[in-house]
Amino acid sequence: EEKTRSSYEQKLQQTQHSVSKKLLETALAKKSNLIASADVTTTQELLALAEKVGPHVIALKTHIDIISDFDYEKTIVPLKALAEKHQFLLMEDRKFADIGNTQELQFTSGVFKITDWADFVTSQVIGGFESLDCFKNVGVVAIVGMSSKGALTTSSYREEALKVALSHPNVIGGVSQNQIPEDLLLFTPGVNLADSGDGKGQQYNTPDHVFKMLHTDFIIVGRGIYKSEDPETAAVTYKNEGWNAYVNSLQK
Ligand code: S5P
Repeated sequence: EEKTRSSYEQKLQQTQHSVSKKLLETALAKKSNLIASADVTTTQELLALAEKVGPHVIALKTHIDIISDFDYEKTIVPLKALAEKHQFLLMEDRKFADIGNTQELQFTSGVFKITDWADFVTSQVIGGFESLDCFKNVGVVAIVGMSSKGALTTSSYREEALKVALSHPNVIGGVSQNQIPEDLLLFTPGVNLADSGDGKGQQYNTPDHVFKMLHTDFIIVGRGIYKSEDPETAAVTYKNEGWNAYVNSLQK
């Protein structure tokens, strides 16, 4: 029998970081632990998806560099308005992986100006503790373990990555396929109710599995939602599955 986990209310009491608080408050208000991954390639698709799934998710995860027609005014301004309207956060899945100075430039400059709009970002911790200093105004979700087959995030790598993540004040959580210390919020991608893989290395689990076995906090669902014929209904399904799985994981 698995050990019981902390509830969102308990984590809310314990956390100091404003982004963690906002995520946990949004989860409780919406009864949702769902983050939709918007891996679409045009502004129109991105905004249409945000409008449909917005009410049901706590955050929308972007890969902003895959948007072919990116334009700050036409892409980010309306996206921010939708985030405000539907009360979700913006998570830019940039997976920074460089020295601090370069990451700082990638975060603040170029056409994307991530620092101006993202509530939180993903980053590798391979560049070491100080490489994360530049993310002062956002939350960082550290990539601890990856979901793809053959990923090099072995248990010894994860152990070292967790030391960096746990010690850095900018880090609010980790992405992993393994349980991590409760001081960090756990974000788990590789969640799909219908498929077990994609033929390109991705490996999937169900919401039930990740809440029960990993005590995850938030599930990240991409193709299960945006490739669905009806993304809004799919988002509601994942939201309910995720919430029920969370509630069940609280039982001893
Ligand atoms: O280990 C990881 C980490 C991430 S952030 N595995 C992942 O799949 N992701 C991201 O989650 C990936 O970049 C993609 O945006 C999303 C999963 O999408 P799906 O379509 O496979 O659900």
